[in-house]
Amino acid sequence: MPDLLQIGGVTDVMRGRLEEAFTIHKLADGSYPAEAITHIATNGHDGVPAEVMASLPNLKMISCYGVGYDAIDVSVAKSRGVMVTHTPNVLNAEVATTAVMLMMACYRELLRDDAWVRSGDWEKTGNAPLTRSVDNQKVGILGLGRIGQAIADKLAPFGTTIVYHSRTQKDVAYQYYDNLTDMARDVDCLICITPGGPATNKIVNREVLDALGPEGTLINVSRGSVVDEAALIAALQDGRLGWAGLDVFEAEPHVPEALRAMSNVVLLPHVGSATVETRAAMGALTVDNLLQHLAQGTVISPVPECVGM
Ligand code: A2R
Repeated sequence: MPDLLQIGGVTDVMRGRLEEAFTIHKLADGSYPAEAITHIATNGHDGVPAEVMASLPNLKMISCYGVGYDAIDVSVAKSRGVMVTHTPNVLNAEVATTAVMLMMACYRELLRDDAWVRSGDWEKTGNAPLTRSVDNQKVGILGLGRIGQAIADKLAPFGTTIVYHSRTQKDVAYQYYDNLTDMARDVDCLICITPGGPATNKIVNREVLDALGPEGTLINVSRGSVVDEAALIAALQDGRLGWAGLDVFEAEPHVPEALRAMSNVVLLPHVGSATVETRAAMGALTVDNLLQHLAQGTVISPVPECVGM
């Protein structure tokens, strides 16, 4: 059987299917037969370390469990003729739910009010302070792609006005901004859902956060690298930005103490797609890509750079 290098974890179902077709070697075990490895199963967080890719002369394909693949150097892979696949679409609805959940938790002070009940404050001091309505907000989506559109769809019943920023204008009815700061100035809530990587590194900077302003809410379900985390902390501490709901961070799983200490922030441990149902679908597509590549030399969901390879 061909040899597969497993980077990071896989589910039991994935492992069961992979074991029928491959001899599996785990990077975590410390050694692997470099010459023999033809396929890699990895994920969006672990990606493929450059030295690992360089050590595999006969690598043919990398299958990534996740839609974001900024932890894989696709230009190097492509230059070597190595196909890279990912798992788009099957997680759109779940990540969109996470974005909407974070937005609602910020607006309706879910964590504060949960603590209000648990601490006994309700009995001791009376009703909790009022919160803000999620209804009829103007929401700017940074990156109106597959997931961005799913977020817009999920917000529609709330009477939301959607606007968006991306590099190119899309064929949609929402207002387009070619400048992110201008959009941030005009919206109540900014939701980040672009890919990570150099092109989007810290594009949500101090200027954008100040434009969003003291009544504004920032939601990030994309990559921690998209937001300047130090500028975000300073803006929240200074009251220049109102609220933040964050699923992703610059140096995961490390989350700065300053963020953890703030009550106007809702924090999640990068669980945008992390439900049993969606992870099963992502796992199935990750394995389907590997098995189809093995059987036919083709794949189901190549990353855009590898389409047509
Ligand atoms: O810029 P465009 O026209 O290529 O639109 C894409 C936008 N985008 C950007 N917007 C502003 N500045 C950039 N440098 C930039 N680069 C890309 O992000 C498009 O509207 C959107 C990405 O959409 P999709 O490719 O359909 O990705 P999907 O499946 O929605 O996932 C987005 C990301 C993943 O890469 C993971 O990092 C995360 O969500 O889970």
